[in-house]
Amino acid sequence: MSFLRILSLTAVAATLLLAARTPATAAELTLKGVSCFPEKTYYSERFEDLVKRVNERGKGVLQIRYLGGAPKVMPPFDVGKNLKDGVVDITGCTAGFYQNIVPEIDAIKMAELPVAELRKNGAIEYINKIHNDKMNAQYLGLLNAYGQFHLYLNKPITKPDLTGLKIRVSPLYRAMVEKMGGTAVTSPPADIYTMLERGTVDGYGWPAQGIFDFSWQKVTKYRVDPGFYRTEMEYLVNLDVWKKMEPAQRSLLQTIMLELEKEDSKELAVNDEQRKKQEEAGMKPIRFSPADEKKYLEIGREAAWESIVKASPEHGPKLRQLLTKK
Ligand code: 173
Repeated sequence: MSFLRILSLTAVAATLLLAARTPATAAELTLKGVSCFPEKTYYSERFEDLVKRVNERGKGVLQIRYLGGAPKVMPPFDVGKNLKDGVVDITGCTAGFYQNIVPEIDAIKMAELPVAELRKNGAIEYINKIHNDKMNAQYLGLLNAYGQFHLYLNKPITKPDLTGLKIRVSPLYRAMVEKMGGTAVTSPPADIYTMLERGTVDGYGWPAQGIFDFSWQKVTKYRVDPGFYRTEMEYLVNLDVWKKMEPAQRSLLQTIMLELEKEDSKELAVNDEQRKKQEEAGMKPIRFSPADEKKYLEIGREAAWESIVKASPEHGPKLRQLLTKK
């Protein structure tokens, strides 16, 4: 056999071998991941956990390259747009930071059912469809879904009235703060410390969790109780990327997401733990009379649904039906 013939047979054999192997060994895919919060802070931990589990169990199949968190990697309010445009592939980001793209996601803070129920009754799939259409995103699910929000103040109040007070918000508290007569100022988390130190704002909205990550206990006098709404981080994958993923790659991501979701309710205990820690650090809880407390929560709830239905007359009422108790 001539040398050339051997060479060409070898080439044919190699091609056949490769073709036969292709389905079982599709190239490992690496997704670029970003969290909306600084690395290693409370609201990045779940995302970092997801990355770790995917990378441990997805060798040869799927990996996530964690670029880091906002604002180091990109401003927090840009993460949603960057996911939509395919600049990044997978994100863990709270609704308030991208509701300019998907106004309907504001409703998730009003969900009254455990996340497993939201999967069963079709709420998650409904929300996924809206993300497919408006954001070019696949909605994997939500984590950190058992925390509560609070208003934190440096001036005391005795009833649900914020008249004359400037409050730092993310879009999720805006309607509530305004309905209580306050002036809402939107800012990313990174600006809060300086705003409080300089007295540019009299308070801010934030969950029970995460205050100590940013040392805000040093510049915060009061916390208004009780907590309201529900925290959440939405887990999204760029839809073009999702569509190109192999079944094994998708199922690994979905399996790990469901695992984390099952573990998520442990966060319920963290609310009280964190509130106690804040008090130990000198922050004082403000409590209204029982009647005013009821009013406080009602104003918050009404403001939220009014603004959700106004932003999306099409999906708002349906989301209210899917997310709240009958
Ligand atoms: O920035 C915020 O106050 C905000 O919207 C948020 C939401 C969830 C967790 C932490 C912050």
